[in-house]
Amino acid sequence: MKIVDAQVVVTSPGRNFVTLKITTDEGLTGLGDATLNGRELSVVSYLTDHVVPLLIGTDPHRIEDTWQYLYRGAYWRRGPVTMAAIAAVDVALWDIKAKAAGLPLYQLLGGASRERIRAYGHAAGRDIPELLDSVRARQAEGYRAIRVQTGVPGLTNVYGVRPDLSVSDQLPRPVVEDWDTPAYLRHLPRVLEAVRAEFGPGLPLLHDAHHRLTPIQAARLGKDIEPYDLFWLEDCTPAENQEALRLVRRHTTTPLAIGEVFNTVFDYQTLINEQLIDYVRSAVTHFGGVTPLRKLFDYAAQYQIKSAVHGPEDISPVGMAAALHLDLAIHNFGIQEYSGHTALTGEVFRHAYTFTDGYLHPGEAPGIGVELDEELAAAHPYRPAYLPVNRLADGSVHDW
Ligand code: GCO
Ligand code: MG
Repeated sequence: MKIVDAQVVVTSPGRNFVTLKITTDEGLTGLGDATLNGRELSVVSYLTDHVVPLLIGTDPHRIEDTWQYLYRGAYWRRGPVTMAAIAAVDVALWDIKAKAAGLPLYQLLGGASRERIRAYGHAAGRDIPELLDSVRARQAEGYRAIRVQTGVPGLTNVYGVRPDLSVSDQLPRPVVEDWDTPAYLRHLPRVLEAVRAEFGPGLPLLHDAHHRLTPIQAARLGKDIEPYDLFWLEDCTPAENQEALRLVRRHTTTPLAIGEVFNTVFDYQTLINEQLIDYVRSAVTHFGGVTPLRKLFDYAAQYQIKSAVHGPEDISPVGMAAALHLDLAIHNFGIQEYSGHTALTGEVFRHAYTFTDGYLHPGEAPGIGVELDEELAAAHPYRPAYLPVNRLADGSVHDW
């Protein structure tokens, strides 16, 4: 079998998605997600200008070799643009291989290790009553594990609370959010106390600090919220300083999850070797695909660290499907983030995976189980969009 064509499709059915479609001489096609939120077109160029010409004429079955060729062969390694581009190729090739075998991808990854995949959803409110309503709404949708985010008194625009911008209300420049770490540190324990009082001890609760704390602030927060028994505290510090987590770990038993902005195993080495975290958070889409993420999970498993694949709305259904096949196959699965997508996105990317009673399943369609409606995709072209930025009261930029 040979690759005869590879096209990059950019579509915006509510938000931007970048998809690679590889076609073989036997008529099989494979899809890969290359969406990098707010920087989409850089990956489009990386793929169309530098990767697609290298794929034509090659054997789609040689997934590992293609991965090494694109990663080592480029000389310039790592980084979100490179790794999103490689991920799209990797997932498209797995899709083709599984379709050629007539099997859902998870069967090629060792088969199912579980019957269903527990998902967590997002609840958010400007204040505590609004958050409690939002938790109830997620429970009504079936979720059995819920991430909780609230506004902070005195701040107007806080991460996770402001509704996600659809492209139609995007401004030409990033929205500016505001932040005050001491106010947040005072407020969050009260929020979690109220959620526990309302929903009891049994509901798995998660919280995302979105890289905003210093190590000592994170250590204090982890300790303060221990009574509320979080499933995890996510991205407590900007963890490219991996050693910082030693300090956090010394002070708290709150479980820690990190990694959605990481692209390779090297970003995790200290975190995993020293067991400084409990969950690895990378997305298939930003980590170079199924091939390296499987290796990361196997490495993490030796340290009792579990998977928790990043799954916000900016991971397309293609990236989500790839994640679900991995989730079903690996033994050290932890939980899967799942925000769902707009109905229109589900029409552009028809998918076999399902969400029922809080659990996901990739389905039994051969491959990853996603088909792209190219006509509908073309009817919703790319619209420039940015992630927000974050500023402190004095006007200085803070981690977002
Ligand atoms: C999460 C993430 C997202 C990111 C977004 C950036 O835990 O789901 O923090 O909400 O902010 O994916 O593109
Ligand atoms: Mg996060």
